Amino acid sequence: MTIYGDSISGNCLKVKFVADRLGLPYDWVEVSVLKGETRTPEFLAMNPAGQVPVVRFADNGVLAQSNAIMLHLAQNSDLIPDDAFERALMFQWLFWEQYSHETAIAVLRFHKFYLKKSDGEIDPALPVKCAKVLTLMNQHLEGRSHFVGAKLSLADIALVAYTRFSHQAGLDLKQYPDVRAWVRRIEGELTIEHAEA
Ligand SMILES: N[C@@H](CCC(=O)N[C@@H](CS)C(=O)NCC(=O)O)C(=O)O
Repeated sequence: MTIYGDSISGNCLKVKFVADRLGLPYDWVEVSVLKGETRTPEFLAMNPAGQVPVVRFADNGVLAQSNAIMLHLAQNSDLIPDDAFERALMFQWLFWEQYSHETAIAVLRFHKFYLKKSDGEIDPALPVKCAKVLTLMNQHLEGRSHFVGAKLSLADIALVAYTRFSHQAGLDLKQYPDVRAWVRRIEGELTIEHAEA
C-alpha cells in the first residue's frame, strides 16, 4: 500500500504508527500541507476532501480519514479489543479524539507552531478548550496505564498523535502528570522518539 502523508501531521503519523507496529509494508509519499500539495488536481482526484492521510491499496482502493484507515489496517490485530464493550469504549475515544481533541490541540499547535501566530491572533477559546481536553484525559488516566483496558489500543494511538506535540501548542504537560507519563509509555510501546526531547 501507499500512504500519502505529511510527516508533521499527527493524523498521518497515526497511520504510520499502526503500520509499523503491525509490520505492514508500505511506501510513504510525502505530501506537504504547507506547500499546498493537498490542493493539486492530481491529489484532489484521489481525495476530493483535499486532506492527508490517504492510503491507496494494491487493488487501487483509496481510503481517507486517519481513524478509518487505522481501523482497517488493524482489523484482526490486538490493537482492537476482542471484548465487545471494550471495543465500544475504544470507538468512544476515537470519536472524541476527532470531535474534541484534534480540533483543539492540533489546531492550536498548527496556529502557533506552523503559522507562527501570536497569542493575540489566536481565538482565546482554543487554549481553554485544550485545557479542558487535557484535564479530562488526566482524570481518565489516573490509575490507568492505557485508555481502554490494560493494553495498547487504537484509542491510545489516536490520542497520543497530537498530545505528544502539546508543547508545540504552548501547553505544558507538567500540569497533567498522568497524561505526561502515558505519553512516554505509549511512545515507548510504539518505539518512537519522545517528541518533547
Ligand atoms: N479528520 C481527518 C482530518 C485530516 C486533516 O485535517 N488533514 C490535514 C493535515 S493534519 C490536511 O490534510 N489539511 C490540508 C487541508 O485541509 O488543506 C483525518 O483524521 O484524517
